[in-house]
Amino acid sequence: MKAFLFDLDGVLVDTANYHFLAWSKVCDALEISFSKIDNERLKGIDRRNSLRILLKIGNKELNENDFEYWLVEKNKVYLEMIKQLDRTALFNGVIPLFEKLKEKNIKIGLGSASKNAKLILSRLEITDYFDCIVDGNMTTQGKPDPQVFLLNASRLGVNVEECAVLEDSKAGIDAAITANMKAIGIGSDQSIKHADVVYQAIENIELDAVLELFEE
Ligand code: B16
Ligand code: MG
Repeated sequence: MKAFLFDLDGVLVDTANYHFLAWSKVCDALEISFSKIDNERLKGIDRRNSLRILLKIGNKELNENDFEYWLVEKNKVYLEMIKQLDRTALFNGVIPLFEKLKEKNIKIGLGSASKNAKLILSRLEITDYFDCIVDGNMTTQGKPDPQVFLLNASRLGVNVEECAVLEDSKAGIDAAITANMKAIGIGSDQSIKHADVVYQAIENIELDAVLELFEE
């Protein structure tokens, strides 16, 4: 493997829960009932498409102005919630894994749907670990489209077969598979079972075993 491409929300940091809480506020205002189970469908999905899914769930329609308004509102609430985010919010095992990858000369990329990704990386103080950062501001197609990961591979100058993607969402695992990359699922949700290998959390990853598996 030449590169490990990390998703952000739900893989490096638990911002997935803040996304859920921020969307819950919007749903309350729009009188849409929205559960944690519904939220699984939003993981990895960009902001605009997330709102589209929520409107479908609630069987509601919004005119263009209101649609834009609620996108901005959701992000305001989300940014307020992550105001206090700092290095301590990083999931256990992230820095040790980054260090091991550096030792092995394996490149580190970010493939996130979030338009807030750079801000979050800087709050977590991990920006410098990345050889390449691709976020929601740089893509035209959201996950499950593979664009975010393909852009990483081309910028890093590595073949897709030599990339492994770490993802907590179905959309992200589907994107990795479509990109012809190896898929490492992070979490316990049934929807990511089709990854090449699944770990409960980053801290459980056994790097040597994973590399061996992918060399086969
Ligand atoms: P933003 P990831 C995704 O990030 C989240 O999983 C998803 O819930 C969110 O809607 C999306 O980013 C857009 O985020 O509103 O910050 O632009 O998992 O791809 O890192
Ligand atoms: Mg994610």
